[in-house]
Amino acid sequence: MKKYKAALFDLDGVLVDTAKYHYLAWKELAQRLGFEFTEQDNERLKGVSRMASLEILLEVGGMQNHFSAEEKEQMAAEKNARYVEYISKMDASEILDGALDTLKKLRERGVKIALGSASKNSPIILKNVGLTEYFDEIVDGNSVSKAKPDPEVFTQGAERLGVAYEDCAVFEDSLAGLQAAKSVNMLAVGIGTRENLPVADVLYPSLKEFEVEKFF
Ligand code: B16
Ligand code: MG
Repeated sequence: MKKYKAALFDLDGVLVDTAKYHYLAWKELAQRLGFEFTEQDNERLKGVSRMASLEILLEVGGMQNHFSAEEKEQMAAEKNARYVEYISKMDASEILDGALDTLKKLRERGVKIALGSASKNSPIILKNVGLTEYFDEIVDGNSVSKAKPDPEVFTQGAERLGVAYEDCAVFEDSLAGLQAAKSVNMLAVGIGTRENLPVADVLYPSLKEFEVEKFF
């Protein structure tokens, strides 16, 4: 079995569940605009950038052509302010099952670790849950311009770590993220179900089941 030299982690849905806070903050914005935003609608926002998420939300409310670019910036800022209030209360109890153990085992083996997240808030989240020290590099919405399935967030991670793409394994809960990994020959480790993640090279229900010794 091939051994990998670097591990690149998505944040939301792999290490922590921030989707629930994104949902609460987007729902409040939808309510102010006068429409319902359901948990099912929120599924469409996972892994999607902040501004692209706003476009989807406005489409759900039938309001996609109602606002200027400036008004949209204002709405995204309003949502983010609420979201930041929620995530500022996060602590280590919100780390998903198996995540800390996986990071520790990778560290012990000398594997390089980078974050590959769309979120501009990832540094605050990692700090609040106490995971910052496990990352050699943080690549997130502050340093990349192209969203998954574009592989930029992972190629930048590999380059910063000095590891060839084919020696990197990507941990992702989104289809777009797995497609991004595969497009540059990285191992695409899906965290979730085969139904949602048909393209995963290997699949685990959570990081609790992931076998570090098999791949690193
Ligand atoms: P922010 P990931 C993504 O995180 C979230 O899944 C997505 O819902 C969110 O819109 C995006 O980050 C941007 O987040 O507004 O904090 O910059 O899955 O790529 O870790
Ligand atoms: Mg995710």
